Amino acid sequence: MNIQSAEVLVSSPGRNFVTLRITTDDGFTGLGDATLNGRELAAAAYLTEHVVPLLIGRDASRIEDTWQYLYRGAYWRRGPVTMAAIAAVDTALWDIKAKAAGMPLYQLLGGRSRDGLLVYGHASGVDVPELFDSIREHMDEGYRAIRIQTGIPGLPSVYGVAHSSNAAAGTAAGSDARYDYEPARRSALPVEETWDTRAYLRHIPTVFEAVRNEFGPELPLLHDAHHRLTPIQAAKLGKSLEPYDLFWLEDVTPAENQAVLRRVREHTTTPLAIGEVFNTIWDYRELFEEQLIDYVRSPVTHAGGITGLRRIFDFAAVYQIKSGAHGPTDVSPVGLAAAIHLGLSIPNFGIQEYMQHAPVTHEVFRTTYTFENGMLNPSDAPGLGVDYDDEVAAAHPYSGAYLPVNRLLDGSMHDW
Ligand code: GCO
Ligand code: MG
Repeated sequence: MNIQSAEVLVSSPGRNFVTLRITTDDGFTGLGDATLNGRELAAAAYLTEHVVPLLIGRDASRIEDTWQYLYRGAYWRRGPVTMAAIAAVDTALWDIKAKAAGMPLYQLLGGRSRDGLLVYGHASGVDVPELFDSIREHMDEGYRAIRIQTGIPGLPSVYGVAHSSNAAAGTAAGSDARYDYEPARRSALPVEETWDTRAYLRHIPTVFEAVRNEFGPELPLLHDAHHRLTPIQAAKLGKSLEPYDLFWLEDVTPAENQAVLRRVREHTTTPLAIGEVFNTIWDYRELFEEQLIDYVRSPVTHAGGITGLRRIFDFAAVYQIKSGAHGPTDVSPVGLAAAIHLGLSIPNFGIQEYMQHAPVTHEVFRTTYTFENGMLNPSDAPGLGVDYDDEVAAAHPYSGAYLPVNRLLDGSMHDW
């Protein structure tokens, strides 16, 4: 079972995706996701120039050995481009191994640990009435946990808010998209947004109060602060949201400096989720050992695949920290399928983000997973249960798109 070919497939059905397809000499194919939003071609070039030549002729069954070969062998270690490339290879090899075994991947990973993966969707609105409509739409679709983002008075557009505000700000990456929120825009330069932390900190608790008054105490609610606060501002936000019983508060600070989370923890019992921009188990050491977070946000796609993320989840379990994998539309259906198989099998599953890809994305990525009663489930097709349609993909060539950048009201660059 040797690797005969590895193809890097870059396509844009609704938005840009980087997919790796590995084929073995005994006729099995496996898919992996290496999409890195706004930097897709870096991941594609890393794969094409530096990884694919190393794969040809290797034994496809040696997944761990290949992971170590690509991780240690690069000498430089870590980083989103390297880890997305390793993730794509690793996921494709797990897909092949499960197909060769004739079983869905979750069976190979130890079998089902639960009935399905509880997911959360993205409700948003430029104001509270629009947000309420969005929450109702999500509940009608079956969502049983909901992330809430709203416009902030005085700011023209804000991270996480879909619909009219997004349409006004420019063309979204997928024009026919039914995205709850898709920030990457097909423009030569990133869109610039403005940010005012004081206005945000004043407004958000009023939104959560309104939502609890309207929808009651039971609905699990989440919120993403998207790396924009200082430690003491994050502590203040966590404290002010305590009455509204959040499932989690995400990315309250840019967490490169993990020790600052101690300050946040001293002040609030609001659960914290961090890690969508982390790539390795090493990035989590301090966060786990000091129990500074409650949920791990890394996706399979950016954290070294099934092999990399499973190790992170196992380490997290030692501290009763649970999974909460990143699942925006820039994680491809291949990356999402991998997350579903992994999430179904691990002991410490928490929740899975599920934004839903646009219909045009599913014309290229033929998926078999299902979403019912607020839960995702894989099918029993062997492997990941995803096929890639080259013919349809050819009609959707890559076209550059950037995430926005953020400036404070005085023009200083800030975290977006
Ligand atoms: C989330 C994320 C996304 C990211 C996006 C960047 O919680 O889903 O914060 O919205 O901004 O994935 O590419
Ligand atoms: Mg996030």
